[in-house]
Amino acid sequence: MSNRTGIGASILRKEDRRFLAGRGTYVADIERPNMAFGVFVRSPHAHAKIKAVDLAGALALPGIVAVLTGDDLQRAGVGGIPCGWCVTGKGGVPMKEPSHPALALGKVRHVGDPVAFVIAETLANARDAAAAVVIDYEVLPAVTNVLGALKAGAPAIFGEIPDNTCYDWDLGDREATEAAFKRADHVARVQLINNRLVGNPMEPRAAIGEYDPAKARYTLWTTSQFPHIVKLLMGNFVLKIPQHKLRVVAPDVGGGFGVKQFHYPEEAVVTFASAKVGRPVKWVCERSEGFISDAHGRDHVTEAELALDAGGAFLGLRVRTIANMGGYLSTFGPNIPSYLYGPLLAGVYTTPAIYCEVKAVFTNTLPVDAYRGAGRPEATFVLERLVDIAAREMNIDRTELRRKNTISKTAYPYKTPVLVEYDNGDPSSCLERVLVAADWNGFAQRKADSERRGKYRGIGLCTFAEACGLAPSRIAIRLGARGGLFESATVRVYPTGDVTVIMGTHNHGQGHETTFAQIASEKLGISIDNVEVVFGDTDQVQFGLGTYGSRSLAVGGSALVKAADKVILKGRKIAAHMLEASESDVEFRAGIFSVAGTDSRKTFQEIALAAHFPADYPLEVLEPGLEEQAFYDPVNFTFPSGAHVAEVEIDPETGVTALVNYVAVDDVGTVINPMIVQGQIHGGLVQGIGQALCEACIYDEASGQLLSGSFMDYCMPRADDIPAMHVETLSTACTHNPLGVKGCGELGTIGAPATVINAVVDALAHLGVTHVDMPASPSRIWSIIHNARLGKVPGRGKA
Ligand code: MCN
Repeated sequence: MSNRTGIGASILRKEDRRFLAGRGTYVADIERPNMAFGVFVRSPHAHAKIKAVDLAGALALPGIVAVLTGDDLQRAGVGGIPCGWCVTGKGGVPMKEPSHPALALGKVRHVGDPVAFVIAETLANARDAAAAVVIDYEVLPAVTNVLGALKAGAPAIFGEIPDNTCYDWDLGDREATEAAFKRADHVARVQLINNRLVGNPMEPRAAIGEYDPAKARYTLWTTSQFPHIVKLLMGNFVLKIPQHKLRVVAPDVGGGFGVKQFHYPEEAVVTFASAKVGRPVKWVCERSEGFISDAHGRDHVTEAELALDAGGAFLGLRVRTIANMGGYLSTFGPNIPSYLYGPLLAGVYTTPAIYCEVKAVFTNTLPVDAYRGAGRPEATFVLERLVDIAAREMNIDRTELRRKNTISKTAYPYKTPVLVEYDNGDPSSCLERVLVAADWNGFAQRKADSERRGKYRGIGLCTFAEACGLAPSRIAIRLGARGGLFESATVRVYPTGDVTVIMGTHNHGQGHETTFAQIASEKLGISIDNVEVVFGDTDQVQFGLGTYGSRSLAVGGSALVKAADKVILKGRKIAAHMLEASESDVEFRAGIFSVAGTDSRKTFQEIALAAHFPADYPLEVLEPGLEEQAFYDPVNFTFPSGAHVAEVEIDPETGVTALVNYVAVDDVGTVINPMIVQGQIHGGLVQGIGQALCEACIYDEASGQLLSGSFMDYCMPRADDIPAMHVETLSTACTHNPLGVKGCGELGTIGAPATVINAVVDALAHLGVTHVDMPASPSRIWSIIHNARLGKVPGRGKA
């Protein structure tokens, strides 16, 4: 760190001043002149034909402005919501990509599917009118789980896709893997379910559309993690608005967790509606509406096997997963259980042969898409459950089995059998450090103490690799991405030397206004107080692909470094001229341009001033002004890794699992702000612990109704469920980005589920339990213990 606000400084978050004072600007806070209010009429059925829509009652109510249906959109030429990634399955068969109308056309495919949009003078008027819309449905049989959807005779979600299969995809070397299993001395097996989750960011989604007839220009304010992609998808494919006639603004956004990463139908409908009724139109999602309209996460059914030799060396891994896509394809849905899942199955191990098959299946449920971690927690869960099962079956210590198979630090760069090459890492150090920090060796003593109090105590371990900052563009496009993976940044220097940094990424809780300012502060040698970070407005930001996959620092931060380097380069030219020196003799360090070996110098501020007042300036070779833009296309993912330990204590009488200790050691490369990294890892851990212990999105199989459709039934973890956690970081610098950074935003969700469940299984192992599905809710754990006490097979229990 060269200054106290630069890289490595644990400074407080700049943005928190406005958040803590209640001065953030969220979409729901925005009022536009003459604004009308919209409410969606949503399907109460999981699967039904729309026989008739009667709007007469709604249109007769006070304050009504208009009601739109799918037919209205279709007549106006509005297109379907596009998918951003086309996965090609086995034998080169492209995935099935059925149409996704913004308002249902002829049929509804999940509870919550939007059928009509009611616009009225006030929200109360709109609610009343929405209740007066009468829709005649012919209810059809529904299927919500993937196994049911694949059965012969299952209801077809789309008539043209009778087997409900979106794609049947594979990755890895099938023959080599089969050969490995033939040679194996031991095969560990697991069947598991990765539970479906609802994101539930603190701020529900919201959108305001506004049409300016004078300029024939649209503005959409939306709670989005990537406004430019919404602009491109909605403008180009759905509403066919020329890009220069559409502005998308995602102002302060109160958490996204992946869920606000997609282009949603509601965004297109409010934008369309604003032109139709000639007024701005606002929609704010209710919390309960969010449960049935935000894309969900996870939802896998998996069978997996790990082949080992007699000494415990991993020989091969075989994984078969069925992934729920829901009733339509969400923007990145198809990519999550394929390219963000299969390539992570190597973990931090040297397994030489891996083969993974994934079937993506349509069901009568909400679309499933990225949720913090997106594919990587699912892969880690499969692998780390198998490793624990193998250790127990082969009577090898869990830590020893992992040690034996971990990629050694000297083996990097390491090419896995599943598509990716890890540039570097040091998973062994993460493992050794976490065992010490968690006092692994002292566990027996603590277990004995718990037993004296009538409790079952377990300890769990997980080591994992993560892949952040999707890359590179050219390979991703070959694998089905419908766009690049680069990021952009602009550094605008004012005559005073103050700086605005304009980022294509989006900050919705990750602290970018602080960490990107720290990078600019470090690079330009100015105080963080002289830097402002701007993002989220397509009229202000050049272009950007937004925030997802823990990419903002590794990709966006690299673009920022490039742009700052260009500013410095130009500054050196100006300084060379002013100091009458050769450019090659001008050095820049800590905010000072100086001529090597002399005391001739100019401050960053003096150069900024000179750039804007080119009185004595070779204009024929140097343009005035000091603003530079850069685009950075990453050559590879960054690969953080980690080792986590959890300790749980189970009350056998109630089945309640208390998490009593959690220790994480994560390698995130260079750290920009240690406090923010700790916070990011903490937040992710709580989400991962929530998945492991309490969260479950459950549909009624007979009716397709969402049973866990509110916080009364969907159990989010609370502060008192979580012990004080201990998080350490390790810094093995990434080799291919200029800061040496790796992502950290999703590490917690990736490591925690497997770590916690491994601890729960450890606590119950004496009862013959080998696997526990998530969430390890009190009812599930109680029934497992109860069955075991009755001498029955422990079973899987219900959430
Ligand atoms: N950072 C750092 N040093 C590192 C790595 C990161 O100082 N070596 C800092 C970064 O500069 C940034 C923050 O940590 O301020 C997270 O950076 P990064 O890992 O690049 O992740 P992103 O900023 O791209 O955030 C995305 C990631 C994802 S995918 C989800 S989902 C997520 C998350 O981060 N959703 C969040 N964290 C969240 N945090 C909050 N509060 N709200 C969400 O919705």
